[in-house]
Amino acid sequence: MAIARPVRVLGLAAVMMWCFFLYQVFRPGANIKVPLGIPNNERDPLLDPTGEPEGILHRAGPGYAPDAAHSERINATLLALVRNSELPGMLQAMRDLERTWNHKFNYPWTFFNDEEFSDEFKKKTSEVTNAETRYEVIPREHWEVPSWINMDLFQESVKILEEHDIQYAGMMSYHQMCRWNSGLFYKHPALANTQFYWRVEPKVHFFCDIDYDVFRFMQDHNKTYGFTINLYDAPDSIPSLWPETTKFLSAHPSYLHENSAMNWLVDKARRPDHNYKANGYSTCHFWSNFEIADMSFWRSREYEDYFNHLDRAGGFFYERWGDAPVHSIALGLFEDRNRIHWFRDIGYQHIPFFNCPNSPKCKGCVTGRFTDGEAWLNKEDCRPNWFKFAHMD
Ligand SMILES: Nc1nc2c(ncn2[C@@H]2O[C@H](COP(=O)(O)OP(=O)(O)OP(=O)(O)O)[C@@H](O)[C@H]2O)c(=O)[nH]1
Ligand SMILES: [Mg+2]
Repeated sequence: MAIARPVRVLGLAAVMMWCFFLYQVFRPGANIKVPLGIPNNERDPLLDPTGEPEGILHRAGPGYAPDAAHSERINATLLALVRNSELPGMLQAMRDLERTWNHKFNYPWTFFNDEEFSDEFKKKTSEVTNAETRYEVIPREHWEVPSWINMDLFQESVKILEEHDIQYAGMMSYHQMCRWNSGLFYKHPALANTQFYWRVEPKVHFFCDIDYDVFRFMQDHNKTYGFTINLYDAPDSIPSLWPETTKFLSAHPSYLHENSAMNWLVDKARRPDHNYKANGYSTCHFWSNFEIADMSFWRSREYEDYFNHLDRAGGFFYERWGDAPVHSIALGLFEDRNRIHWFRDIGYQHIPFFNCPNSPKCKGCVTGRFTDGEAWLNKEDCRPNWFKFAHMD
């Protein structure tokens, strides 16, 4: 018996709706609750009025003039690893930082490159600051792929990383850059007599007027490391980083600081899937495109041994270990967590994330906004973990 056409259409529609319903229920990840950056019952501290840090602060004055006979500047530099082709982005970042901070303090800029800087790069960058500018080429032995890396294995590893959508997996220079930023930049001869640095990348933005010498702040308040943004990493870029770390720790148990941030490193309450895939590490890290830090820490015995261990393990190439998780794990293990400072007052953006405090000194960013990208990016915020296990200062 023939079925009437409208009934057939209705039946087909019902089957399609049923299929759609089943897909919604059983599609991968459908039952996983997406954690938001700041839990609903907690208040984002960036929404609270933010002033300067407490304690003595050094203000701009004649001692900070570029050619001051008796300079009040301490032993520090602004530092950028950058390509000649990134000149426009570098100028933009420099203008922002000069406008908000460095025109008052005139700390030198030191630029690093794996090849010679062009005359145009030197000319244009020196025009946007009154401070001294230095241009340094990285020694070949610091940049080239170490002899123990097997290129066939590298190519095979790239395929696996690409299957997991790891960005820049096949770009050798990206791996070299991460390794250099992890364990080599502070060994450059041009920095031999420099203690503190502020890392600046092309295209980043600074939004808030800062009226004190941040390097003096680090020194006077006994801080090792300053950050603005705290993020989760892609676990598939670092599956063996934590296992290598625990191996290293077992061989050097005395390196673990008595006031370490170990609990922060191994948290699995917030994103258990990340901890699971990263084999015991939460993947929460200080986002290292912004760093204000004391190189004495990187030059310490503990860090030197740790970096050499990681370097030999090969994960800068066979996986895609970034300098952010490497630096963060080392700080979390070997440093007193009270010596790590959240620069909540420094308004900052590296696409697609912000640190934008509630302060009349800030212009051009939306207070408390973490990202201007897709909403799901909010779950990458792991500041609440730092606040929970460490502190907000
Ligand atoms: N001289 C030089 N600088 C590099 C090279 N690769 C990266 N850099 C610099 O290293 C820093 C980090 O590189 P990015 O490409 O910004 O890496 P990222 O921040 O993880 O990636 P994005 O999200 O695309 O910005 C930037 O300051 C770059 O200018 C390189 O091969 N040579
Ligand atoms: Mg970048």
